[in-house]
Order: sequence, then structure tokens, then C-alpha cells
Amino acid sequence: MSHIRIIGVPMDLGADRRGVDMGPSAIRAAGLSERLDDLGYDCEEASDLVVPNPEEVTDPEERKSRTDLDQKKTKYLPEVEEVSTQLADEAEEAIQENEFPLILGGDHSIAIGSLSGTSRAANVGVIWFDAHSDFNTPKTTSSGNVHGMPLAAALGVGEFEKPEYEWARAAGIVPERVVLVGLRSVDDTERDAVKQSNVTTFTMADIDEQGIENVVDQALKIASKNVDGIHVSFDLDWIDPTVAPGVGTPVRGGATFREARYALEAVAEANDRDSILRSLEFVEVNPILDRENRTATIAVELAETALGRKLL
Ligand code: NNH
Ligand code: MN
Ligand code: MN
Ligand code: MN
Repeated sequence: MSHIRIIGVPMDLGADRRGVDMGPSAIRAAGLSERLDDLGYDCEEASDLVVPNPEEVTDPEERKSRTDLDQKKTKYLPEVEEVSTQLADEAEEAIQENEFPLILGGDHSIAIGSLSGTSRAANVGVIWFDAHSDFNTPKTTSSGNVHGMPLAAALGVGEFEKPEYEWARAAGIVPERVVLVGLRSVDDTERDAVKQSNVTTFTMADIDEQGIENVVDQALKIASKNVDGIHVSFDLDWIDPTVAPGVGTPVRGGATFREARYALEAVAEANDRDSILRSLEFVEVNPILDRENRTATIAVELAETALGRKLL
């Protein structure tokens, strides 16, 4: 596929720390489309999706109660639904028009839209590089933030089974084809759901023990078995925060730059062989918390790696 559709989603309603809505422009400023053009792709810059600012969506009183942790209320759910629906349409259309959707977040709640749109256009498995398992539901969340829920939503876990969450489910994506890589932060409230689900998990300890090469090799095999291809969701907080500081929920003990780079080299290699990559997203880049745009620059380097930049 020689056409890439870059879809920016300046979303920060799914997370507590402000600034992640500037992720798409930081990644663009780090040279994304120039680097991809240079690789021989034809990059179409779809304009960023329109995401409301938190200040404009609710009146101050209601906002106060929405952010009251004791109420355990899911924050900005109607707005997340609206943006997810737009993104799903955009990603689905890109694939149907034979373009490759490269989605830039924004917080990880946007994966709800990426997964449902991609899975409408193709039968896909998922590789989820992330420190977190993102398996909370409106019932189990202790933060109220949707960026801690997208995998549960896509798979229809718990509350997400209800009819009112149809927009959030990615019909066709089954847990047997979903692989989480790099886990090191799982909330007590989401642990049982992760364990009861048939997703495959590789923790950071698994990477320590087996090496990134083995882990990614297994992840690719599991996610791509009996499907048309895979969606790769890359949360920058998978990488250690000393290397990628520009993320809202840093967790120490993350992947080295080399491990991340190798993982996407392996994705590119599998893609060269079997053309399995259907869509790709980079999320949680927060320029306010970053230093000299390092985290966005890493996202660009990882994007070009996944899309086939070769050293030799
Ligand atoms: N598990 C926490 C929550 O549900 C944090 C999620 N944060 C993420 N996920 N960045 O990748 O709020
Ligand atoms: Mn077009
Ligand atoms: Mn995440
Ligand atoms: Mn994360």
C-alpha cells in the first residue's frame, strides 16, 4: 500500500493530564510526513478530527461532579463516543479506499474508534504495546478515565456488553487474537477481567526472561493467525519514561528504546513477508510533559520503522 492517511485525533478527554491533545501536532512537527514521503509513500494529511475542549463540554458544576473520583463516573463519555464514531468512519474509509490509516493520538481512548473502524474494514488481530492493560470498565475504573478502558470496550468486557455500548465494541475482534505486550501496571480492579479474558499477555518480566525477539515473534503469530491482518496500537508509555518522558501516566521499568525499535522492526519484517499490517496508531504523547519533543520524535522513528525504513 503506497498511500498513508494520517489521521490526527487531538483528544484529551480520556485522561487526567492536559496536553495530550497536542500529540498529533508534536508528532507532525517531528517530521512524520516528510520521513514517510522519503520512504516512498504518498501521505495524505486528513485534517485533525474535531475534539471539544473539556472547558466547553460541560457546565462548571457538572464538570466538578464528573471529576469527583468518589463518584467513579466515566468522564466525558458522550464526547468520547462522538469522536470514536468519527474516527471509526475515517479509519474504515481509509482502508476501503486502499489507504493505510496512521492514527495519531491523543489519549488511548481513541483506540475505541481505531479498533471499531479497522475491524469493520478488515478481519484483524491486535498487538497492544503498553505499560497498562486498559481493561477497566465504567464500573471498575477508579480514575473515571476512558483511556484506561479501550481494550475492555472493544472486546465488550463487563459493562461494555450492554446495548448502549454498541458504538464502543469492535465487532469481529476476538480476545484470542489480542496480545498485550509490555505490561507493568494493572489495576486491582481490572486484573480479574484480564485474567478471565482469552487475551494473551506478555509482561515486562516476560520480556526480561524471554527477550523481546521471542515475545514479539509469539505476539505476531498469535495476533495474525486466521485473520486478514493486524492493528498495532502503540502507547508511548510502554517505553521507559527516562527515554520517553512525554506521557501522562509514566511507569518506571519500561522498554528500552532498542526493545521498542526492535519490536517494530519485527512488525515490519512480518509485514514484508505477509503484508499483515492494516492500521497503526501512536498514542499518549504529551508535549507539555516532554523534553525537546523527544517522545514525539521517537513516535516518528517507530512509525517509519514499522512502515519499512531499512538500515541497509
Ligand atoms: N489503569 C489506569 C486507569 O484506568 C491508567 C490508565 N492509563 C493509561 N493507559 N495510560 O494506557 O485510569
Ligand atoms: Mn482520499
Ligand atoms: Mn494505553
Ligand atoms: Mn499506558
